[in-house]
Amino acid sequence: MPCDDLRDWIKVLDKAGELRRIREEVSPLLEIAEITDRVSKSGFARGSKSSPGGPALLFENVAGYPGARVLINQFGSERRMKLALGLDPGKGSLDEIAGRIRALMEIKSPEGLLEKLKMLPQLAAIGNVFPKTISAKDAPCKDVIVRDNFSVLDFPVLQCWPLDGGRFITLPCVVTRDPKTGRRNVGMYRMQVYDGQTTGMHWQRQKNAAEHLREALRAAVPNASARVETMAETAGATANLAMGNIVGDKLEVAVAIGTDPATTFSAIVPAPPEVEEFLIAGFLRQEPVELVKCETVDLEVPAHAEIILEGYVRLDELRSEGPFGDHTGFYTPAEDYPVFHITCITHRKDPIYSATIVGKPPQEDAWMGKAVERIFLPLFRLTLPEIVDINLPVEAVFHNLMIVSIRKSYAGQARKVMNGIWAMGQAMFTKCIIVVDEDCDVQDLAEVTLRVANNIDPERDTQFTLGPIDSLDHASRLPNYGSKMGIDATRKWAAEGFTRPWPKEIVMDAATISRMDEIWKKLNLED
Ligand SMILES: Cc1cc2nc3c(=O)[nH]c(=O)nc-3n(C[C@H](O)[C@H](O)[C@H](O)COP(=O)(O)O)c2cc1C
Ligand SMILES: [Mn+2]
Repeated sequence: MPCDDLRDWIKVLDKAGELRRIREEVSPLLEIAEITDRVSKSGFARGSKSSPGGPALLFENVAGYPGARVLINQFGSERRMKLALGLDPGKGSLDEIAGRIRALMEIKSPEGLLEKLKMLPQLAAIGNVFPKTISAKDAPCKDVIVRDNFSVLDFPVLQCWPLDGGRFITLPCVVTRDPKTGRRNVGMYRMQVYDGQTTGMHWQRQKNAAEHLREALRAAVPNASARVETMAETAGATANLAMGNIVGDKLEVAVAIGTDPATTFSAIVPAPPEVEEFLIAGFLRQEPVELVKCETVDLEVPAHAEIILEGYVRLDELRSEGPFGDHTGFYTPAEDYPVFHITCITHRKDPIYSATIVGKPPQEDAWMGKAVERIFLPLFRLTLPEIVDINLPVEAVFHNLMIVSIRKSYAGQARKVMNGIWAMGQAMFTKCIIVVDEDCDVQDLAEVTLRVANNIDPERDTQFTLGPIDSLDHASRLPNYGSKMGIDATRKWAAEGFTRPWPKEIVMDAATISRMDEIWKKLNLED
């Protein structure tokens, strides 16, 4: 049974022994972050007895917020990530979800009646995917509706690091609608609290919500597309205050904090803009997400969320956002981003505030990223069928390094794969791609290092290109634009101009191995 809401999820975590309650009084300013950082890094040291990632933490005594609770590190281990996606943490594997996606993609238009009947279960499963809108009286997120005198600082929003620009909402599901197509999007974009009624809206320029804002701007300023494109250079957004005629125009935004885990996770999934994240959440849960209409904006939000912020982003306004201690392990400097104005706050009784922190890896987001890696593999293969496996090492913070193994069948294929990856959605941000042959296990970094270092002629096998760069990258020649590198570490073929003989790899013969296996115990060489 999928979790209906955050409270259900907390019960599941508790029952699985994956939750710790903290009753000691601690501050939402830095103290919760320091505790969480230590816990999420525990269990990684060689010989450590605790499991990597530590438990989820429920803070029940937050200084300055009597009665408030803060949930953090809810996704911070492989086991919890599986539980979040409805898998059996003992037996289940994230590849199961990949398998379900693969099956879905194999659905073809059925021929005969028998074929059609065979597809019924799959079609029924798809039926479950679409969100359902329920009435406000059945929606727990409307327990309390505050239209006046509200403040987002009534919730224990965290300050994560000492040099952060302020307090940040770090785990929000941000809902917008494409003004042109009407399609909804849910993205996780951090929000810096400026005051009780205004926050930053840190959607980076290549993200879906930033495009919604640009669409709104194009609609507000007819025939201004060239200017819009230039303005798009500012923070995924807009706002040239000189353009007087757009003053007052806005894009409606709603934010859900504290949703069921599948919905929260769906907000980080790098889905194409055609695919609404509520569908992904429904697919993962195998049960529809229940939505409810907002009070002051024309948007729907998860009905069981703990907290809903309704409001808008103006088309003519940017404000300095940051600095923020980011998941790269460095502070992202302040930069201009759109501003979110809150028009109404609704919440459950005694809302539970849900958050995460990012910083030097490994932290909670590492496990979310790994889940995305596993789930996206079949989708990658749809475009690049030669891909066998991929690994985005946690220390390379997702966009800095992707190791890919391929079944190589023709000359130049490794470079074709690199170009394919750089052309695919958010994989465009990948700064380095290493391509190896299929017999190299990309999850084994020792094996990868041995292969790559041995197999390359660096000048010949390195491919450079230019393109969009992750906004968080601090080394590129320009913000958001710079170079990327691919290393072709596959065995080179004569067809690629390599005519020297390729040496054999060293392996012991099977007969000797089995003979030594037999006498191994007697040799007493292991403690
Ligand atoms: C904890 C966390 C925080 C994130 N913060 C941001 C952010 O501030 N800005 C941003 O553009 N992406 C952020 N992301 C990544 C986006 O959520 C991700 O790219 C997502 O696919 C965006 O949704 P979209 O494709 O619908 O735009 C964050 C991801 C995680 C896990
Ligand atoms: Mn999206």
